[in-house]
Amino acid sequence: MNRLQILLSLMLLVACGASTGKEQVAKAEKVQEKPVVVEPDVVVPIFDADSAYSFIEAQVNFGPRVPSTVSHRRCGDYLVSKLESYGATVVTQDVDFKAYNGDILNARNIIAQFQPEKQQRVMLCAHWDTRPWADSDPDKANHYKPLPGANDGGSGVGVLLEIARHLATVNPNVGVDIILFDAEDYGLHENDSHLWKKHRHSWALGSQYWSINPHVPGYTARFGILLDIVGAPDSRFMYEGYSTRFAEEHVHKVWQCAGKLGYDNYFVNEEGGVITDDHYYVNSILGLPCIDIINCDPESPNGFGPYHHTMKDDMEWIDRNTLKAVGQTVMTVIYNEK
Ligand code: AHN
Ligand code: ZN
Repeated sequence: MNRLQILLSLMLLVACGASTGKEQVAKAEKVQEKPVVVEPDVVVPIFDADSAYSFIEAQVNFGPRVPSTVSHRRCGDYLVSKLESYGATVVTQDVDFKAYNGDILNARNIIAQFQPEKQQRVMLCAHWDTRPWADSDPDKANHYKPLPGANDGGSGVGVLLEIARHLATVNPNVGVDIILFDAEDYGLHENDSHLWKKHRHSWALGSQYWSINPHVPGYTARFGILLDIVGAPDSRFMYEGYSTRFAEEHVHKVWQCAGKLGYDNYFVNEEGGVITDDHYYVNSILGLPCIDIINCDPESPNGFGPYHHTMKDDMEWIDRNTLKAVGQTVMTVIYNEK
Protein backbone atom coordinates (compact mmCIF):
# COMPACT_ATOMS: atom_id res chain seq x y z
CA MET A 1 0.00 0.00 0.00
CA ASN A 2 1.30 3.46 -0.83
CA ARG A 3 0.90 6.43 1.49
CA LEU A 4 -2.20 7.68 -0.22
CA GLN A 5 -3.95 4.35 0.03
CA ILE A 6 -3.08 4.08 3.69
CA LEU A 7 -4.42 7.54 4.31
CA LEU A 8 -7.57 6.71 2.40
CA SER A 9 -8.15 3.54 4.30
CA LEU A 10 -7.85 5.42 7.57
CA MET A 11 -9.94 8.42 6.68
CA LEU A 12 -13.19 8.94 4.91
CA LEU A 13 -12.95 12.15 2.96
CA VAL A 14 -16.32 13.45 2.07
CA ALA A 15 -18.28 16.64 2.01
CA CYS A 16 -22.00 17.03 1.92
CA GLY A 17 -22.03 20.32 0.10
CA ALA A 18 -20.81 18.59 -3.06
CA SER A 19 -22.11 19.13 -6.59
CA THR A 20 -23.94 16.50 -8.65
CA GLY A 21 -20.89 15.19 -10.51
CA LYS A 22 -19.07 14.67 -7.27
CA GLU A 23 -22.03 12.84 -5.75
CA GLN A 24 -21.75 10.19 -8.42
CA VAL A 25 -18.14 9.64 -7.45
CA ALA A 26 -19.29 9.18 -3.86
CA LYS A 27 -21.97 6.65 -4.83
CA ALA A 28 -19.67 4.62 -7.10
CA GLU A 29 -16.98 4.50 -4.43
CA LYS A 30 -19.43 3.47 -1.76
CA VAL A 31 -20.42 0.27 -3.56
CA GLN A 32 -16.80 -0.87 -3.31
CA GLU A 33 -16.79 0.05 0.40
CA LYS A 34 -13.85 2.37 -0.14
CA PRO A 35 -13.27 5.75 1.42
CA VAL A 36 -14.73 8.59 -0.55
CA VAL A 37 -12.94 11.71 -1.73
CA VAL A 38 -15.32 14.51 -2.54
CA GLU A 39 -13.77 17.63 -1.12
CA PRO A 40 -10.19 17.04 -0.09
CA ASP A 41 -10.27 19.63 2.68
CA VAL A 42 -12.85 17.80 4.76
CA VAL A 43 -11.73 14.78 6.70
CA VAL A 44 -14.40 12.58 8.22
CA PRO A 45 -13.29 9.59 10.28
CA ILE A 46 -14.77 6.20 9.49
CA PHE A 47 -17.55 5.23 11.86
CA ASP A 48 -16.94 1.68 13.11
CA ALA A 49 -20.25 -0.14 13.50
CA ASP A 50 -18.62 -3.04 15.37
CA SER A 51 -17.41 -0.58 17.94
CA ALA A 52 -20.84 1.03 18.27
CA TYR A 53 -22.38 -2.44 18.61
CA SER A 54 -20.03 -3.31 21.45
CA PHE A 55 -20.95 -0.07 23.25
CA ILE A 56 -24.59 -1.13 23.11
CA GLU A 57 -23.73 -4.60 24.35
CA ALA A 58 -21.80 -3.11 27.26
CA GLN A 59 -24.85 -1.12 28.34
CA VAL A 60 -27.19 -4.09 28.00
CA ASN A 61 -24.79 -6.19 30.08
CA PHE A 62 -25.33 -3.87 33.05
CA GLY A 63 -28.97 -4.95 33.05
CA PRO A 64 -31.97 -2.63 32.61
CA ARG A 65 -30.96 1.00 33.23
CA VAL A 66 -33.99 1.96 35.27
CA PRO A 67 -33.41 5.06 37.43
CA SER A 68 -32.80 4.35 41.13
CA THR A 69 -31.40 0.85 40.45
CA VAL A 70 -27.83 -0.41 40.85
CA SER A 71 -27.52 -1.32 37.14
CA HIS A 72 -28.50 2.22 36.23
CA ARG A 73 -25.94 3.76 38.57
CA ARG A 74 -23.17 1.47 37.36
CA CYS A 75 -23.95 2.07 33.71
CA GLY A 76 -23.98 5.83 34.35
CA ASP A 77 -20.50 5.58 35.91
CA TYR A 78 -19.34 3.61 32.86
CA LEU A 79 -20.68 6.25 30.47
CA VAL A 80 -19.02 9.10 32.37
CA SER A 81 -15.66 7.34 32.45
CA LYS A 82 -15.86 6.38 28.76
CA LEU A 83 -16.56 9.97 27.73
CA GLU A 84 -13.78 11.26 29.98
CA SER A 85 -11.39 8.75 28.44
CA TYR A 86 -12.12 10.38 25.07
CA GLY A 87 -10.97 13.73 26.38
CA ALA A 88 -14.35 15.33 26.96
CA THR A 89 -15.04 17.71 29.83
CA VAL A 90 -17.89 15.87 31.49
CA VAL A 91 -20.42 17.37 33.86
CA THR A 92 -23.43 15.63 35.31
CA GLN A 93 -26.75 16.88 36.58
CA ASP A 94 -27.80 14.65 39.45
CA VAL A 95 -31.47 15.22 40.14
CA ASP A 96 -34.26 13.40 41.91
CA PHE A 97 -37.42 13.47 39.85
CA LYS A 98 -40.86 12.48 40.99
CA ALA A 99 -42.36 10.28 38.30
CA TYR A 100 -46.05 10.58 37.43
CA ASN A 101 -46.83 7.58 39.65
CA GLY A 102 -44.94 9.02 42.65
CA ASP A 103 -41.74 6.98 42.23
CA ILE A 104 -38.60 8.92 43.10
CA LEU A 105 -36.04 8.66 40.33
CA ASN A 106 -32.35 9.21 41.10
CA ALA A 107 -31.51 10.55 37.70
CA ARG A 108 -28.36 11.84 36.05
CA ASN A 109 -27.97 13.81 32.85
CA ILE A 110 -24.48 13.27 31.46
CA ILE A 111 -22.98 16.12 29.43
CA ALA A 112 -19.70 15.63 27.55
CA GLN A 113 -18.16 18.79 26.11
CA PHE A 114 -15.62 18.55 23.29
CA GLN A 115 -13.58 21.70 22.61
CA PRO A 116 -15.56 23.56 25.29
CA GLU A 117 -13.76 26.82 24.48
CA LYS A 118 -15.40 27.02 21.06
CA GLN A 119 -18.36 29.36 20.61
CA GLN A 120 -19.78 27.56 17.59
CA ARG A 121 -21.28 24.26 18.76
CA VAL A 122 -23.40 21.31 17.76
CA MET A 123 -25.40 19.29 20.28
CA LEU A 124 -25.92 15.53 19.96
CA CYS A 125 -28.18 13.67 22.36
CA ALA A 126 -29.85 10.39 23.25
CA HIS A 127 -31.55 9.00 26.34
CA TRP A 128 -29.58 6.43 28.31
CA ASP A 129 -32.26 5.14 30.70
CA THR A 130 -34.52 2.22 29.82
CA ARG A 131 -38.23 1.73 30.35
CA PRO A 132 -39.13 0.16 33.70
CA TRP A 133 -42.06 -1.73 32.20
CA ALA A 134 -42.42 -3.87 29.08
CA ASP A 135 -45.97 -2.63 28.75
CA SER A 136 -46.25 -3.38 25.02
CA ASP A 137 -45.18 -7.01 25.47
CA PRO A 138 -47.57 -9.55 23.94
CA ASP A 139 -47.40 -11.42 27.25
CA LYS A 140 -49.26 -9.53 29.96
CA ALA A 141 -47.11 -11.17 32.62
CA ASN A 142 -44.27 -8.92 31.43
CA HIS A 143 -46.16 -5.64 31.62
CA TYR A 144 -44.49 -4.59 34.86
CA LYS A 145 -41.05 -6.07 34.17
CA PRO A 146 -38.03 -4.02 33.07
CA LEU A 147 -36.77 -4.65 29.55
CA PRO A 148 -33.21 -5.00 28.16
CA GLY A 149 -33.35 -1.70 26.22
CA ALA A 150 -30.84 -2.55 23.50
CA ASN A 151 -32.54 -0.46 20.87
CA ASP A 152 -34.63 1.83 23.09
CA GLY A 153 -31.88 3.47 25.09
CA GLY A 154 -28.78 1.51 24.14
CA SER A 155 -28.57 2.23 20.41
CA GLY A 156 -28.49 6.03 20.44
CA VAL A 157 -25.89 6.04 23.22
CA GLY A 158 -23.81 3.40 21.44
CA VAL A 159 -23.66 5.50 18.27
CA LEU A 160 -22.76 8.62 20.27
CA LEU A 161 -19.96 6.82 22.14
CA GLU A 162 -18.49 5.74 18.82
CA ILE A 163 -18.64 9.33 17.60
CA ALA A 164 -17.00 10.45 20.86
CA ARG A 165 -14.18 7.98 20.23
CA HIS A 166 -13.38 9.85 17.01
CA LEU A 167 -13.85 13.30 18.53
CA ALA A 168 -11.01 12.31 20.84
CA THR A 169 -8.54 12.26 17.94
CA VAL A 170 -9.94 14.37 15.08
CA ASN A 171 -11.31 17.84 15.90
CA PRO A 172 -14.16 19.18 13.81
CA ASN A 173 -14.36 22.96 13.26
CA VAL A 174 -17.17 23.21 15.81
CA GLY A 175 -17.34 22.26 19.46
CA VAL A 176 -19.59 19.27 20.14
CA ASP A 177 -21.69 18.54 23.22
CA ILE A 178 -22.91 15.00 23.69
CA ILE A 179 -25.81 14.95 26.14
CA LEU A 180 -27.13 11.68 27.52
CA PHE A 181 -30.54 12.41 28.99
CA ASP A 182 -31.93 10.38 31.83
CA ALA A 183 -35.51 9.48 32.75
CA GLU A 184 -36.91 9.70 29.24
CA ASP A 185 -38.73 6.42 29.46
CA TYR A 186 -40.55 6.47 32.83
CA GLY A 187 -43.68 7.88 31.22
CA LEU A 188 -47.28 6.81 31.58
CA HIS A 189 -47.88 3.03 31.71
CA GLU A 190 -50.21 1.74 29.00
CA ASN A 191 -52.62 0.58 31.67
CA ASP A 192 -52.97 4.22 32.74
CA SER A 193 -53.38 5.55 29.21
CA HIS A 194 -56.77 7.06 30.03
CA LEU A 195 -54.79 9.56 32.15
CA TRP A 196 -52.68 10.78 29.22
CA LYS A 197 -53.88 14.39 29.39
CA LYS A 198 -52.99 14.78 33.03
CA HIS A 199 -49.61 13.11 32.53
CA ARG A 200 -48.61 14.16 29.05
CA HIS A 201 -45.33 15.53 30.37
CA SER A 202 -44.47 12.34 32.24
CA TRP A 203 -41.86 11.37 29.60
CA ALA A 204 -38.47 12.94 28.96
CA LEU A 205 -37.91 14.28 32.47
CA GLY A 206 -34.15 14.63 32.01
CA SER A 207 -34.42 16.70 28.85
CA GLN A 208 -37.13 18.87 30.38
CA TYR A 209 -34.83 19.57 33.31
CA TRP A 210 -31.81 20.31 31.13
CA SER A 211 -33.82 22.55 28.81
CA ILE A 212 -34.83 24.68 31.82
CA ASN A 213 -31.38 24.41 33.45
CA PRO A 214 -28.77 23.95 30.73
CA HIS A 215 -25.28 23.07 31.99
CA VAL A 216 -24.04 26.48 30.73
CA PRO A 217 -26.35 29.45 31.43
CA GLY A 218 -27.68 30.75 28.12
CA TYR A 219 -26.41 27.63 26.34
CA THR A 220 -26.94 27.58 22.63
CA ALA A 221 -25.75 25.60 19.63
CA ARG A 222 -26.24 25.79 15.88
CA PHE A 223 -28.54 22.79 16.07
CA GLY A 224 -29.09 19.51 17.89
CA ILE A 225 -29.58 15.93 16.75
CA LEU A 226 -31.40 13.39 18.91
CA LEU A 227 -30.80 9.70 18.23
CA ASP A 228 -33.53 7.40 19.52
CA ILE A 229 -34.18 3.78 18.51
CA VAL A 230 -31.55 3.74 15.77
CA GLY A 231 -30.45 0.09 15.74
CA ALA A 232 -33.15 -2.10 14.20
CA PRO A 233 -32.51 -3.94 10.93
CA ASP A 234 -34.01 -2.21 7.86
CA SER A 235 -34.91 0.87 9.88
CA ARG A 236 -36.65 3.67 8.08
CA PHE A 237 -36.09 7.19 9.29
CA MET A 238 -38.74 9.61 8.18
CA TYR A 239 -39.20 13.34 8.74
CA GLU A 240 -40.56 13.57 12.27
CA GLY A 241 -43.18 16.25 12.83
CA TYR A 242 -41.60 18.40 15.57
CA SER A 243 -38.24 18.20 13.80
CA THR A 244 -39.67 19.77 10.65
CA ARG A 245 -41.75 22.23 12.65
CA PHE A 246 -38.78 23.54 14.68
CA ALA A 247 -35.67 22.68 12.68
CA GLU A 248 -36.63 22.04 9.07
CA GLU A 249 -33.37 23.17 7.43
CA HIS A 250 -31.41 20.78 9.63
CA VAL A 251 -33.70 17.87 8.79
CA HIS A 252 -33.05 18.41 5.11
CA LYS A 253 -29.33 18.90 5.62
CA VAL A 254 -29.05 15.58 7.45
CA TRP A 255 -31.29 13.61 5.07
CA GLN A 256 -29.46 15.02 2.04
CA CYS A 257 -26.15 14.05 3.58
CA ALA A 258 -27.41 10.51 4.15
CA GLY A 259 -28.53 10.35 0.53
CA LYS A 260 -25.12 11.41 -0.71
CA LEU A 261 -23.50 8.69 1.36
CA GLY A 262 -25.85 6.13 -0.21
CA TYR A 263 -28.08 5.66 2.83
CA ASP A 264 -31.33 6.79 1.24
CA ASN A 265 -32.84 3.36 1.90
CA TYR A 266 -32.64 4.24 5.62
CA PHE A 267 -33.24 8.00 5.46
CA VAL A 268 -36.36 8.13 3.34
CA ASN A 269 -37.86 11.35 2.07
CA GLU A 270 -41.28 10.89 3.63
CA GLU A 271 -43.24 12.50 6.41
CA GLY A 272 -43.33 10.39 9.56
CA GLY A 273 -45.29 10.76 12.77
CA VAL A 274 -45.18 13.50 15.39
CA ILE A 275 -43.31 12.16 18.40
CA THR A 276 -43.03 13.69 21.85
CA ASP A 277 -39.43 12.83 22.49
CA ASP A 278 -36.51 14.63 24.19
CA HIS A 279 -36.09 16.99 21.24
CA TYR A 280 -39.60 18.37 21.76
CA TYR A 281 -38.53 19.98 25.04
CA VAL A 282 -35.15 21.10 23.72
CA ASN A 283 -37.03 22.93 20.96
CA SER A 284 -40.01 24.23 22.89
CA ILE A 285 -38.34 25.16 26.21
CA LEU A 286 -34.78 26.08 25.25
CA GLY A 287 -35.46 27.16 21.67
CA LEU A 288 -32.52 25.17 20.34
CA PRO A 289 -33.44 23.72 16.93
CA CYS A 290 -33.17 19.97 17.42
CA ILE A 291 -34.16 17.12 15.12
CA ASP A 292 -35.04 13.54 16.02
CA ILE A 293 -33.68 10.57 14.10
CA ILE A 294 -36.06 7.85 15.21
CA ASN A 295 -37.28 4.65 13.60
CA CYS A 296 -41.02 4.23 13.36
CA ASP A 297 -42.87 1.22 12.04
CA PRO A 298 -46.50 2.11 11.35
CA GLU A 299 -47.31 -1.59 10.83
CA SER A 300 -46.43 -2.58 14.40
CA PRO A 301 -48.84 -2.40 17.37
CA ASN A 302 -47.38 0.66 19.11
CA GLY A 303 -45.99 2.31 15.97
CA PHE A 304 -42.30 1.83 16.75
CA GLY A 305 -41.54 -1.82 15.99
CA PRO A 306 -42.61 -5.23 17.30
CA TYR A 307 -39.82 -5.31 19.91
CA HIS A 308 -40.51 -1.81 21.25
CA HIS A 309 -41.31 -1.68 24.98
CA THR A 310 -41.22 -5.49 25.06
CA MET A 311 -38.81 -8.04 26.55
CA LYS A 312 -37.54 -8.62 22.99
CA ASP A 313 -35.71 -5.29 22.86
CA ASP A 314 -32.36 -7.07 23.07
CA MET A 315 -29.17 -7.39 20.98
CA GLU A 316 -31.02 -9.56 18.43
CA TRP A 317 -32.66 -6.36 17.24
CA ILE A 318 -29.42 -4.47 16.71
CA ASP A 319 -28.07 -4.38 13.16
CA ARG A 320 -24.63 -2.98 12.45
CA ASN A 321 -25.69 -1.71 9.02
CA THR A 322 -28.26 0.59 10.56
CA LEU A 323 -25.79 1.85 13.16
CA LYS A 324 -23.35 2.58 10.33
CA ALA A 325 -25.89 4.51 8.28
CA VAL A 326 -26.85 6.68 11.25
CA GLY A 327 -23.38 7.12 12.69
CA GLN A 328 -21.59 7.89 9.42
CA THR A 329 -24.30 10.35 8.44
CA VAL A 330 -24.21 12.23 11.74
CA MET A 331 -20.42 12.31 11.76
CA THR A 332 -20.30 13.58 8.19
CA VAL A 333 -22.69 16.40 9.06
CA ILE A 334 -20.59 17.44 12.05
CA TYR A 335 -17.23 17.36 10.30
CA ASN A 336 -18.67 19.39 7.44
CA GLU A 337 -19.71 22.27 9.69
CA LYS A 338 -17.52 25.22 8.73
C1 AHN B 1 -43.74 8.19 23.62
O1 AHN B 1 -43.98 7.03 23.36
C2 AHN B 1 -44.60 9.03 24.49
N1 AHN B 1 -42.69 8.80 23.14
C3 AHN B 1 -41.85 8.16 22.21
C4 AHN B 1 -40.48 8.41 22.57
C5 AHN B 1 -39.81 7.22 23.10
C6 AHN B 1 -40.26 6.28 23.96
N2 AHN B 1 -38.60 6.94 22.82
C7 AHN B 1 -38.26 5.88 23.46
N3 AHN B 1 -39.26 5.44 24.17
ZN1 ZN C 1 -39.10 3.87 25.24
